[in-house]
Amino acid sequence: MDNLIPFFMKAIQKEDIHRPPFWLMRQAGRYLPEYRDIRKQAGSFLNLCYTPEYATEVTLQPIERYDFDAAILFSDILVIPDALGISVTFKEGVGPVLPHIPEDSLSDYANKLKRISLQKDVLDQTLSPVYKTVENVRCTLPKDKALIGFCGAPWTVLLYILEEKPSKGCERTRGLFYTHPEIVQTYTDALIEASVHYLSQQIESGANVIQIFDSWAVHVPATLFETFIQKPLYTLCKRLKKKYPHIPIILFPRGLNQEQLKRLVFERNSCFDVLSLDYTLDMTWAHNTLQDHICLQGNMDPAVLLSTPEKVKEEVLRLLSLMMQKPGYIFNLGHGILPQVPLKNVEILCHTIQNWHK
Ligand code: 1CP
Repeated sequence: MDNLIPFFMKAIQKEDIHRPPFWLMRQAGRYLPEYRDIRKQAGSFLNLCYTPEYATEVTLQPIERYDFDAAILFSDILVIPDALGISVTFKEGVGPVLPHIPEDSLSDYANKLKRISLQKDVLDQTLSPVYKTVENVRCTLPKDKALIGFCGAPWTVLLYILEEKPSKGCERTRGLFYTHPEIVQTYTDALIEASVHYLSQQIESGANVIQIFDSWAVHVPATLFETFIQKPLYTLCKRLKKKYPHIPIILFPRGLNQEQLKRLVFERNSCFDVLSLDYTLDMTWAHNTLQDHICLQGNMDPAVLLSTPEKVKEEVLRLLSLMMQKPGYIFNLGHGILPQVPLKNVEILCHTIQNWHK
């Protein structure tokens, strides 16, 4: 399998390459007219995720248009709660909606999720179309391109289960931890169990690389960094590495500070391979402090793509001149691509990287 994806792997293995591999977070999505067409045909967003013919097509669309070095599976981090029996819906203009769990049911709910997480056949009743998509994509994707499978980190997915809107904060989850840490632990264990299974099945179906999105790591209080971020991520990665040592793992812990990122990298014991940085971080710091120790991915501000082609080119070149001084770099944005970006600017970004030579 390894030699299927030489180029993407070369960066992770810190080989000397003339340009970095590149892909964009949320590269399959609403900025593409061909995505919007399929999205309309699919009806609901989850129907798109769970119909392999549609999901395969939208996974491949950005590769066909822009020739990225990796495709990311089209699915969502919230298919895990959905598979655990928490019915998820996506409301137009609102985003994901999950049912409210009343205070006096929090414990029963956690135990129920834990039970279901151990029943792999129950999980697969929901998730097996996603594995089929992975299989289809891997068959069609050119051999020199990587297929990235993914899931959400336990902390980030937990916030979608317990909070009304994670973007507004995580008071309920923190409060629950201070009164009933064992309940929070049960939810976390259930999410780790289900995620290990989900990612393993993606790998068995042909995923070459895994990315774990901890998009709401930004909300964690300093005192709980180890409990909510470091431990669950390490546990998830270690379990996966034990089964699949050759599959690289990328972590995207959005909003962590420099000290926390250093800890994540220096204490990782090889359980993950690439650190993906969000756009708030200073890449000169990351280049000087982290790049000798791990492969880095990121972190152009997605809003640069809302500006002019000249500005896009300038910003891409600035990042490449800095990060290509050392081996171990994958170009990406510092968060997902915005739906309103002009396609011309994405084209400029791609050409600038493809024509770069050290
Ligand atoms: O109707 C639509 O088209 C809905 C938009 C959309 C898309 C295109 C959602 C709803 N999810 C996705 C696909 C998706 N989500 C992918 C695969 C496509 C790709 O990357 O090319 C991936 C990797 C995700 C991951 C995801 N979902 C994250 C982590 C990454 C990040 O952006 O931080 C998160 C937080 C979600 C939850 C989610 N799903 C959808 C929305 C609008 C949200 C965010 C809602 C919120 O802000 O709370």
